[in-house]
Amino acid sequence: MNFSPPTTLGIEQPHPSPRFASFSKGKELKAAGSCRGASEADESLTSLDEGEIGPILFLSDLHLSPQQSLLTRCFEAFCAGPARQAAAVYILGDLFDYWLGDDQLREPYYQAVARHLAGIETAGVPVFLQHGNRDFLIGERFAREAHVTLLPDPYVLDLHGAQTVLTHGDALCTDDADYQAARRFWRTPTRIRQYLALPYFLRRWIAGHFRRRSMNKAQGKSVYQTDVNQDAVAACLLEHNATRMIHGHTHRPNTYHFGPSKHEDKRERIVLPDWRTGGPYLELSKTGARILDVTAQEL
Ligand SMILES: [Mn+2]
Repeated sequence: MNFSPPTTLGIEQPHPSPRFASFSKGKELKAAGSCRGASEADESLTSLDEGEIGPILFLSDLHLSPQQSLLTRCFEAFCAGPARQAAAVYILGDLFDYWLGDDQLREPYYQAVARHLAGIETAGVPVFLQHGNRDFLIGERFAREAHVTLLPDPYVLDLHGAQTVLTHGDALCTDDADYQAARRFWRTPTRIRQYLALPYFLRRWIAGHFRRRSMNKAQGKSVYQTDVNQDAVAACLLEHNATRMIHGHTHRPNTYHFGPSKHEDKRERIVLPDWRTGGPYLELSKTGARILDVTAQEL
């Protein structure tokens, strides 16, 4: 199932943007580990006020499934370790490789995932979750059991006045017309309702069918088609009066500085790494932005 959540770039924010100060715990920065990759971002744009709060963690594209045992161990280590030292955790979509509806919690594996997430919140750290294209059917029941708050996509976070757009990122891949058409097709409330009304085994079969089909299609697509469109990114930042965007989905981790003009590249786009080879996450703290990896610290 490779289609995405029922959102558009222009939706109103149903939640007020939480202020980082409200997550203040007076904790010291404890997250340790070596920096992975060359994704250090410009500190002037990404650092938080010193002494105000602990680090904020962002991650996406874990694609958890029972077949992925190493990845699952990384996730458990993340939940028991760095996540509990943070001021807040934001998961920007595709936590799961597929989500057939909240009755997927009937499977012990997914119950365990919900329990691990709930443990973060129980330790006093709020966890926020955005839908990805693979798990846009995550609903309130899962959110309740995992003690997470579902966020709309896009979602604007105010980092002491620096507006930051959080998004899974698939809605910005506007050069992929096929994908956007499928996204629009699947994400109407009626289709979602019809799909969720089907028996579990049938939903599983349909999801598998579309996953295979989209993987076959992806092989014939160019690099630019499956990346975000720069105009879509610029329009989204402009619409939300934001200077920074954090997203996943494209599996092309990097930090970009750009526009509004060639001489004024004050805007920043941070692309999160996926969990194909480890447990990477972005840490935004008083020392700036960096990519850490749970495999280097906790396993
Ligand atoms: Mn995705």
